[in-house]
Amino acid sequence: MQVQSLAGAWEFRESGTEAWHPAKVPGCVHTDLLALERIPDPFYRDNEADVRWVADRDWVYRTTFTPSDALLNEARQFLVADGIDTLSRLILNGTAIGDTDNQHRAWEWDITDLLREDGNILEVQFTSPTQAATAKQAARPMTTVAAQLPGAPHLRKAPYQFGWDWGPKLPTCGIWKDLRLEGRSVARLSDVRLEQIHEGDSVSVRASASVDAWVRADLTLELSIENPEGMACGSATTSIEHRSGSIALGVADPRLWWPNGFGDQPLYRVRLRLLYEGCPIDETVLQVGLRTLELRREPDEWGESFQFIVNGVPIFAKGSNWIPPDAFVDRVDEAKLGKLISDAAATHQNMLRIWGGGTYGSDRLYDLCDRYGILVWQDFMFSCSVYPLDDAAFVSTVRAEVEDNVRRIRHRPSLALLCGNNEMDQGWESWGWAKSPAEDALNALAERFASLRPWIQEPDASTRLPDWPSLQDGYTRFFYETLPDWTSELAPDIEYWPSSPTSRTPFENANGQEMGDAHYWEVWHGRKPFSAFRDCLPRFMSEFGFQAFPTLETVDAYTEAEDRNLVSRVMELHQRGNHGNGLIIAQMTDTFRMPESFPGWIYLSLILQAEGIRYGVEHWRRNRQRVGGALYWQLDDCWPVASWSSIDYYGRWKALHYAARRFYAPVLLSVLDDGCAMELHITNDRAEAWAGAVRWGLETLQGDAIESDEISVMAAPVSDTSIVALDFTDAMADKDPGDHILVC
Ligand code: BMA
Repeated sequence: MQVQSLAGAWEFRESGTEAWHPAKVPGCVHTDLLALERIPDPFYRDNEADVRWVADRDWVYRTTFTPSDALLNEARQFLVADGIDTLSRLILNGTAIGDTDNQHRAWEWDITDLLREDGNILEVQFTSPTQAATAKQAARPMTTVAAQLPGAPHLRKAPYQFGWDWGPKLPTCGIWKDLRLEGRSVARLSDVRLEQIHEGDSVSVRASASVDAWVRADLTLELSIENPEGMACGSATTSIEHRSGSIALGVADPRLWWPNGFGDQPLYRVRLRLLYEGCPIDETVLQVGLRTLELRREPDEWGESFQFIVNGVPIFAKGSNWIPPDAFVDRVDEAKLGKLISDAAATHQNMLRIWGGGTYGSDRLYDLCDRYGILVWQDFMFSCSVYPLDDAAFVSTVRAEVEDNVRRIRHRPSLALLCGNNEMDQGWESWGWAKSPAEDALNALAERFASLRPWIQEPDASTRLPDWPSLQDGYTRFFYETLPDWTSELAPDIEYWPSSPTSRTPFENANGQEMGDAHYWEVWHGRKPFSAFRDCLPRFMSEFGFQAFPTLETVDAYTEAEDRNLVSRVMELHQRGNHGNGLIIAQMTDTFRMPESFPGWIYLSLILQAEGIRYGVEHWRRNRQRVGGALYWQLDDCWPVASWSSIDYYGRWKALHYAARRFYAPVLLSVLDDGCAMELHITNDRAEAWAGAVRWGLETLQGDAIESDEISVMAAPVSDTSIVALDFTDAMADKDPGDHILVC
């Protein structure tokens, strides 16, 4: 097999104009225009509006290339694209070879008969995503979030690019992943699936492969495994029959892969080679961690559990939600990804939810999650919208996307769950998508939106979907039948969950506390105080959050001195949540005194956010026998903005991220306070008991102890232990609570 990259220097022009300009592949039109200084930085001040036009135009990319002799000597040549964003036509040497309509999938075209020895010209003609979405929306309206440009659900393209309540409206186009020529003869591996078999202390790996063959040939499959130190630990072969083969190999002295905080992450390399007359003609190398993983859902006194079990150990999932870390995702480099994942690991996070409004986790992201022991809850890319899932053509492009992505990630030790979508069970149940347009129903909804999800589009003529019964049917069939069938065929070992949140019965108590996962937004969208977190005991908390401004250095980077006022136009443009700044200020006045300066507001907003999320997480960790995990919304940002993130766009830790290092620590001391009653708890995530001492003191703000004690404690493994219940009613009877604190 021969591979020749087509990445690197290309040219591009706006469709209908003559002049070509230098471009970069992988890349996108916005980053190419930025490099040429033809558009201003859209993240600075109010520049975003000045670059909106880019999305409304058509663009053409082209390259010329000469295939190597070795490539031409192979029997067949293919053009392979790992990702094209999104609507394009590819033209090779004047002949159209294919159209693309899905950013999330890979493409391949057999170009054997079109390729020349020299002077090949490949052109990729992009259609404007906004024009296409608007036209489709006019023909058949879909409901989506208010913060978006219209029509996004019609395109299989990262939804957040069209705007979100933390993101700019900058849908782009381009060749966003690798593009190459592949030359092949005789045969190739078309599909490789691994399966781990754990029996007692022994582990074996089974590889099953399908083969494309262009001639009749005797083919052999060879499986070999290297241990984490790179030493060979065995190999085996089998012959290919009827274009497939399957072969198992025991792993000597298997070392298990553990989530962060529970043990190491030894990674084995599994190599599968296709041999023809003894020579390798194709090969796949996969990084594997040996582990068992189960999502345990069992009836219990509260309903049904939702708990991840790894290698037999129940894991309280501690983590956050992942959004694409840039509006232009092609420019997220290794260093940026590496820092985000190591920062998550440094704060004891063991799970990230790759949220369904962005892009599927890249290979590099999964490499890092494998390496750092971060379990991945992978959503499919559907979020908060009505999609035309009753349309066979739409479902068929989704099929290709599901196949490509599930095949790409299914062997990853970090992959814990495949989840259908974000908040669409809930949308159909509670956001009015399925309601008739009767005025009273709409009014009731408007009221509900006002308090709960103000950023969801208010019901008006454009959200009244006359064909909602067919769309809702399409939804149920797709997420409750079609997609689980596909995932169980492609990845039978990986758990599937239809939506986040859901009870697993369509539209019945999707966001309930008895079974399934939950998103809790009453604190924030509902303007409840942080103490409301304690009224909430779901089986798994997959989203909750509170906003803060980014750090002052980051604010400085997108503002000028005259913008540095919370309600300046620029500060409001870098706040996409409905009433966002008002919600921060309101909660702040409940908790702190008014800051006196702009930097004071920024700083205190950061402290406030850290304090709120700490309060929630400590509560759910104390209730770990009932709650299976807590993932705060959200780890990162895609541009500099006020948001729920704990790390801002430039990688600066917000106070929340520092706080996470404490509230996610494997052994956590927390206080369940209720007026003068204080109960001290230790939550121990470890598989071993923790022995030590707890020291506490009721003190004045000057540090004088009024009462204090030290208690020897033994905290049981993987559980929460109540250490002592203190009552300071008498001690505080004649004292001002504002001058006293409990230190422990
Ligand atoms: C959650 C997410 C996002 C959103 C966030 C904050 O529900 O799924 O859609 O950005 O709320 O509103």
